Amino acid sequence: MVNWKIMCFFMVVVITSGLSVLQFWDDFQKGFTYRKKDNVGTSGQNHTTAKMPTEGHVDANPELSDGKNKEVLPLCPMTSPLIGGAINVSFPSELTLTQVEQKYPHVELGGRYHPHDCQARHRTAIIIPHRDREHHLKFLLYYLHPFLQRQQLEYSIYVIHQAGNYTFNKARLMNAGVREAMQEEKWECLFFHDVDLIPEDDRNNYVCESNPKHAAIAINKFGYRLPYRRYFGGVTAFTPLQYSKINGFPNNYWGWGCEDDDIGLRVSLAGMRVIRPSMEVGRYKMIRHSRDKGNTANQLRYRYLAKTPLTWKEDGMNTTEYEVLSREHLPLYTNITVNVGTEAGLHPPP
Ligand code: UD2
Ligand code: MN
Repeated sequence: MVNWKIMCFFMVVVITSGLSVLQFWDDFQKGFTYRKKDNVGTSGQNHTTAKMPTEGHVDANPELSDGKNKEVLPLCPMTSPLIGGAINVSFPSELTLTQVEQKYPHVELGGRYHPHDCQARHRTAIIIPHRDREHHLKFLLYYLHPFLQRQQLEYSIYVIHQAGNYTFNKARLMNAGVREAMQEEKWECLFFHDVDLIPEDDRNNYVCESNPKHAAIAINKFGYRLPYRRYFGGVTAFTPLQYSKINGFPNNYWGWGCEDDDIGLRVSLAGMRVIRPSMEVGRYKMIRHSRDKGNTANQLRYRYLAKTPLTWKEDGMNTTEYEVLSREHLPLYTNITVNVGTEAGLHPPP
């Protein structure tokens, strides 16, 4: 997979985008900065435009809070006293979703939570693209809720479920997730999260930064190192403003591959850089899995990626199309089932 992904990026951009290799690498590499040290923290209608709120700053503004007890609770400490270091992650096959629900009674319906003894400094929405991965979702919920609570965040977990069995379209689901989450709350940070990645270190702050963040930089599947330098897969985070600066995510990557590279390129094209945690903090375990039958490799992925410098302003948040079929506030998450249609539109002829 790693070779394909490197191919995703290198070969095609050179061939069709017309940029010189050196110039391209140079531009794109400038966009990437390692953090040297961790400072350890609907409605059923089609949505064709998504206006994003601009925000003055990344930190939570007490006025943004939900108004509960805001005059009573002190702000949470700058660094949560509850966080530790490395987390021991395993996948007991007998674990059930019911057991996970029983384990976390303080999570409110819809998978929402806010600290009870202080006022959260940060408000984060977790957006998980999903279909037929319930067996992974239960493990993610099992580890993610306590992880986020230890960071003393106000948060909500949104699972954006693709209806039907047409080819999976991860990036379009994430566009829908942003629209639906932002309709519910003025989230100041949006985390986009593969369902099968479990964070392995408490110090991996699920908080946005001054530029888009790539959190999943050290995954067991890749030997806990970056598969390639410009890699931007798995778990990423944008403020609403940063998301709108890249015009959101591409809508036409049907099937597996390269949509994450497209998004990484957008960050650079929009004049931003990528912030990453240290390799020690950005560790994740990917639950082992084979390719999903509804997510075969997208044969057009290289061609689309090569055109990104030409298309990103026309294809994204401003043109995304989907329909909300149902919205359920379940014990540990908000499940939003959407129709994302096909290449032929939302309601293609039979
Ligand atoms: C890599 C990237 C992923 C994406 C994919 C190419 C990493 C860690 N992740 O993941 O971000 O770019 O390549 O598209 O490098 N999903 C479902 N049901 C499906 C298919 C996908 O829920 O039938 C969701 C789920 O959240 C999953 C994610 O989409 O984690 C990515 O799909 P994958 O896990 O099959 O792809 P993978 O591991 O190659
Ligand atoms: Mn995966």
